[in-house]
Amino acid sequence: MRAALAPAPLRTRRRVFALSLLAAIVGILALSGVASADFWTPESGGSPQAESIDTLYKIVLAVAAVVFIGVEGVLLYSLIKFRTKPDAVPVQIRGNTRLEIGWTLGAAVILVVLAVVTFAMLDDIRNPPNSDADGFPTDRIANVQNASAYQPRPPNGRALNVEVNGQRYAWRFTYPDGDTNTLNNVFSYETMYVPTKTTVALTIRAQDVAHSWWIPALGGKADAIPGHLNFTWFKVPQPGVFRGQCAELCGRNHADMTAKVVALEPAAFKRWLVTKKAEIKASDEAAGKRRAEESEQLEQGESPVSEDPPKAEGE
Ligand SMILES: [Cu+2]
Repeated sequence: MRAALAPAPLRTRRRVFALSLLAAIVGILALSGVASADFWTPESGGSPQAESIDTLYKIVLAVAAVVFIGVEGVLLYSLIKFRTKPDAVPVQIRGNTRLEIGWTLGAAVILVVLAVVTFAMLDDIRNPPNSDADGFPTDRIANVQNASAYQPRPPNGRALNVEVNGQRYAWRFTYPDGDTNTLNNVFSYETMYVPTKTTVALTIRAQDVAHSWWIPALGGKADAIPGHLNFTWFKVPQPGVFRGQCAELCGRNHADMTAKVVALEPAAFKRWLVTKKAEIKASDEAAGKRRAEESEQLEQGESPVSEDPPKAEGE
């Protein structure tokens, strides 16, 4: 047996094992402390699927940390323990079948475990739950364009549908009200107001170039692609503000393309919806009145648009 692979004395092996274990525990504790600050791991705390993504990430990170510390520990130990003087001829080793089978099987088992855990959690990440009983009353997602097989739906099919439209360099949010007239729907820019305890189903599109909808605490990214519909969802348990950013370089003002989701109690959300609808109706009516006045002026031969800048008084 060559010196390098000769079994180390029992005491040394125990010491190595204890040291590796200690290093692994310290490493995991150190990482988990920082992880709670969302530095090493995905942001979460807004919606259940973001929690699942975060948990999955932490499981993989912990396994990877143990493997990393184990491998690096053995490497460092071997480098120091078996170091030899310059010019010495190293011991020639021709493999160790048991060791090789061991680490191949070990790696395979780790991969299988991670795959099983991932697939078990994927369901919660992809598929939205029902709204809570005290959430905002919602309809079935019935809009023709949304009746896509790709839209993840809650088991009872009911969700608040919000259409997200990416455009250089802003997000527009439309709240379909169920009737066929899409021109009278409530809409807002930059800030999406949503009710808490309610499943919100997003239909995502872009009207110019590719953008990407991303509010980290509410889940993963969803591409906004011209001519293509994409879907995602979230459900916020508590009132709060969640910030995000277009995650696809879309032009020179891409960095300004921020997004904000404000979650309100269902009653407060209803008040917002009613107020917003009244505001939009009032400004529509004011615009209609202005158009009527302008066409009247045109008929009387006056130009409704003054071509000269207004003159200062006394001129
Ligand atoms: Cu963008």
